Amino acid sequence: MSANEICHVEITSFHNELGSEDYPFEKGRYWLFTSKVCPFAHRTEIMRALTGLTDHIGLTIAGAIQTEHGWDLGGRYESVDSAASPIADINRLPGIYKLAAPDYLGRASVPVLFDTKTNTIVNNESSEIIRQFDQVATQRFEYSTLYPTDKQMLIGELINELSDKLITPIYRTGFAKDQATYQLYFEMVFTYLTKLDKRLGETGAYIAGDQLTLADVHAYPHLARFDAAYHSLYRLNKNFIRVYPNITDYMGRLGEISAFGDTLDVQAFKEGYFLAWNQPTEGYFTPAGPEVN
Ligand SMILES: N[C@@H](CCC(=O)N[C@@H](CS)C(=O)NCC(=O)O)C(=O)O
Repeated sequence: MSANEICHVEITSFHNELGSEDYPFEKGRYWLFTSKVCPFAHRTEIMRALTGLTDHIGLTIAGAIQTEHGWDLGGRYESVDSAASPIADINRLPGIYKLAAPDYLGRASVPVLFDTKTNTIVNNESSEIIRQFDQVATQRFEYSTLYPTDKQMLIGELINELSDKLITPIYRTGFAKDQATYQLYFEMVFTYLTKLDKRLGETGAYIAGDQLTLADVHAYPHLARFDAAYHSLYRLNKNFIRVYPNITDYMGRLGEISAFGDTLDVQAFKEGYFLAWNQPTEGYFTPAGPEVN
């Protein structure tokens, strides 16, 4: 498989539930592995901070530049009660997967929620991890859910729409192998951004209305990487996000919430996107934008 054949939205394999009988919630027991580059991992950092789980779940942030040997874990970590990472001797993410599931053959993707008691992976799918963080925190802390029962259907629809019309098309554009495919997904991305801008103009503060929800946690990391990475690297160059007034205001509003703004590291994700071994570097298609008169 050539580098360009790797789809950047990894299919995940571990779907256990934090807070279940097998994985009861215990302070210091679970550890989160993320990267400042990965927008999916970013969702989990936002929710760990927003829920107050920073005091309960340790965090390792992988080095920004991924090589063919996987994410490097030798960098930063945040522990619970100053305890060192119980798995600090493993210096690459594939080692964590090997420890948890010796027969696992898939890619070693971030995020990973790891159980240090049983040395197993609880979950490696960001959308599930953030929902579980929300639930665990709602049940235990003074925290107001981002997934309220009366809005779950709407939030689910908005998340699906974000995934199908924005997030997946972003990667399909960047990794297209021919002009027609590139063009198709390129248009899809900008059609959705126009729709989102209109929606935010109508809803006011957030995607689902006047209340912050999990839909915003899904949207923020990808929108935050758009102008500095996807616009040039994936040739998504019709517009910058900053020309959409309502999206721009919305991103400013979210960025002021420390769980969002303080978990974003622009320099790290630029290095990660532009210097990683598996980014699109070859031809295949000419850019559709910007418009030149
Ligand atoms: N569906 C996953 C996607 C995670 C994902 O694609 N992670 C990428 C980085 S953005 C990764 O770690 N890929 C591993 C690799 O390329 O080896 C989720 O939402 O958690």
